[in-house]
Amino acid sequence: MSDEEIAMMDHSAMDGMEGMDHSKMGGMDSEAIRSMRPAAAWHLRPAIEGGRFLSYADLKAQAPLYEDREATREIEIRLTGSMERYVWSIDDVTHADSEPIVLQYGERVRFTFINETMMAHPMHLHGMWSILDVGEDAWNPAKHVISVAPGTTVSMETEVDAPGEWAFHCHLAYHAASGMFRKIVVEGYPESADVR
Ligand SMILES: [Cu+2]
Repeated sequence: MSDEEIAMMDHSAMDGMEGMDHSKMGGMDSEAIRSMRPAAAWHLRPAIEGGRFLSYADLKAQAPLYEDREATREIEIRLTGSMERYVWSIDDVTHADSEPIVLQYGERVRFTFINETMMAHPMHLHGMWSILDVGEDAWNPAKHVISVAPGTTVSMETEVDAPGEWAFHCHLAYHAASGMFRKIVVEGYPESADVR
């Protein structure tokens, strides 16, 4: 990204620029994208001497929630979309055009999120835990939301123990409404199960 383009992103410089060609913003190559850092990375310092910022790698469960076992199936979820058109999707398909993701009661599904966009997407699965893979096996932390940073890949596992239909979506409401949303259907549960 040139200094000129950065200057154009400064809103104060945009007065009288109604005729500006926004399509030029879509021309950044991947190297330019990688070189961009959030303002926080430049300016923030830990307030405590010797302190450091924590990341997901620092999380660990206080106690294992489930027995540690291998996932029985892996589902790749590509987080897709376009800032320019403001369309957000999963695997390039919006919720309106999608089929539900069908899970079987009793399986342990490994979801691998591949964020192909330039925004973070906090992915939220209703009804079941998202067990974030931080390499701690049984002590991997169980979470409600897994935030996937731009251009990164994150895996989480779900013990499919909640029969019924569940929402699965980006927790940025505008992204979910625009299409980054799926219905999950849990099938094959015992008759005695508590279905919601
Ligand atoms: Cu999102």
